[in-house]
Amino acid sequence: MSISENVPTLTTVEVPPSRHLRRRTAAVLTGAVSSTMAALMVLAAPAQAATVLSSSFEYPRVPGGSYEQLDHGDYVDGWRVDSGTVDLIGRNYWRAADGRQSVDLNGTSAGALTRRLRTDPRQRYELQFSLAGNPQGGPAIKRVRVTVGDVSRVFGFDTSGRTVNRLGWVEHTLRFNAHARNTEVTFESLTRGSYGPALDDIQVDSIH
Ligand SMILES: [Ca+2]
Repeated sequence: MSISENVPTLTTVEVPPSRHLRRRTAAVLTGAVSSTMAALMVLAAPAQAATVLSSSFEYPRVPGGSYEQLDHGDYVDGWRVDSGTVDLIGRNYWRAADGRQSVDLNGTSAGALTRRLRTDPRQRYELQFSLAGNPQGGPAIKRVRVTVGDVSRVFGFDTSGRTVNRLGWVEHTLRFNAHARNTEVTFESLTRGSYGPALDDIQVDSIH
């Protein structure tokens, strides 16, 4: 697969670390947003959005400064390792996008995480997540295929110049329509080796 295929540009706003407010609230409250923009965002915000998934890989706790490899068939925070291996990254190894822990989608090989959501058929949803990459080894560009319902998209992250102290998390959004009472979400690393895409702070909300 060519690297240019469906890889979005990397100009998305960088997410500040240790963020606790949910994104929409934070966006509206920030002083950097003009009052007009804030008003538009309030108007655009769904009045009855319901969160159907919020996952930050905080449990099980991994000893600080280390990580734990998860193998095919293992579960973490409700996600199943569908293929390959995944590393659950503990606090003080690198800074998570949210909370203390995150995952590297490559353990010793490209891994995939899948979970099933309870969804309302014909309802529209928005998936949000934070993406970075393990800067400790190549390739520089980490790629992940995100599949949810009938939507699939490849996201890239360039780790050039990044360190474990400055991972540079980027927030992404993907919208989808549910067609059944269950919808599967999958994050699949497309990067070879032991240094893969880093993932954290996944949320799914219903939207109107
Ligand atoms: Ca986390």
